[in-house]
Amino acid sequence: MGILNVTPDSFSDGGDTLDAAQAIAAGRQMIADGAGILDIGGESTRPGAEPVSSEDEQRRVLPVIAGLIGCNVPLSVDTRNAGTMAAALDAGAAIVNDVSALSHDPAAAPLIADRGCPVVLMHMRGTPATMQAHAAYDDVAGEVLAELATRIAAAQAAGIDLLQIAIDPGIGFAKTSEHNIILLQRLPILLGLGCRIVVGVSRKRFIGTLASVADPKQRMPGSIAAGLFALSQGASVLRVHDVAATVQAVRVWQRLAG
Ligand code: HH2
Repeated sequence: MGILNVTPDSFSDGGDTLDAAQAIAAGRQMIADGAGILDIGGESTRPGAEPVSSEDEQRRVLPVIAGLIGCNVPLSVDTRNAGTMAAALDAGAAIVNDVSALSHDPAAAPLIADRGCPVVLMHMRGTPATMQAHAAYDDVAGEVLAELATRIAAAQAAGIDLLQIAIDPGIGFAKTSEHNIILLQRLPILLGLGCRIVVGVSRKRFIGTLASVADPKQRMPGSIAAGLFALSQGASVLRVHDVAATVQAVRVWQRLAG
């Protein structure tokens, strides 16, 4: 899953593809490089980020979705807002990726149920503005498992088919570096929830902490190492910025791992 951030303030690539034409070109390059899904977002969810209105978010993502329709890979919209979800699906997006696991906007779960589209439910506590204050766990893997199970149950209660749900442990969302490490090491316990697992480690702060790399754009090798580890632990989708390098690494790893 290639990350296409149409934002001025994303933590690693803010402003790089804010212009729709630039974002469309970057998306086409990711597809040429082997991305199987493009995840298009108009709101940064980095720690402390300010929320963006659904209208502004739509102004950012809709032209990019329109420009990439027909590119032969499913487009995912990375949003917490039902209005943006509906407009993106109307424009041809196929998947919704919600960092709030459909808890931010009460209209989101009924909308997804009605549209019957796949949805990624990511684990987080609080909001991007407050989440790091909630990074306290007795058993991070067990608590993330239980909280994701609650979100899956809420989605199913709204009429969403379990087969359409993927889950994501939310690396870096209300988690310290140590929490991220434990979650990846214990990722297989999430497989019991019966959903595909999406993991996003790309360029995140814990990679910088582990490898002493301050500049997020220099964290590609560490991101690939963590991504391959996540695959070995049961993840089936990696959300990444550096598509070409990751695809090369995954192809070799897959062949060797059988
Ligand atoms: N991480 C980010 C955003 N959306 N969605 C899922 N499912 N999993 C993730 O780990 C995830 C996500 C944050 O990364 P990025 O989009 O690069 O940065 P920003 O939120 O600053 O735009």
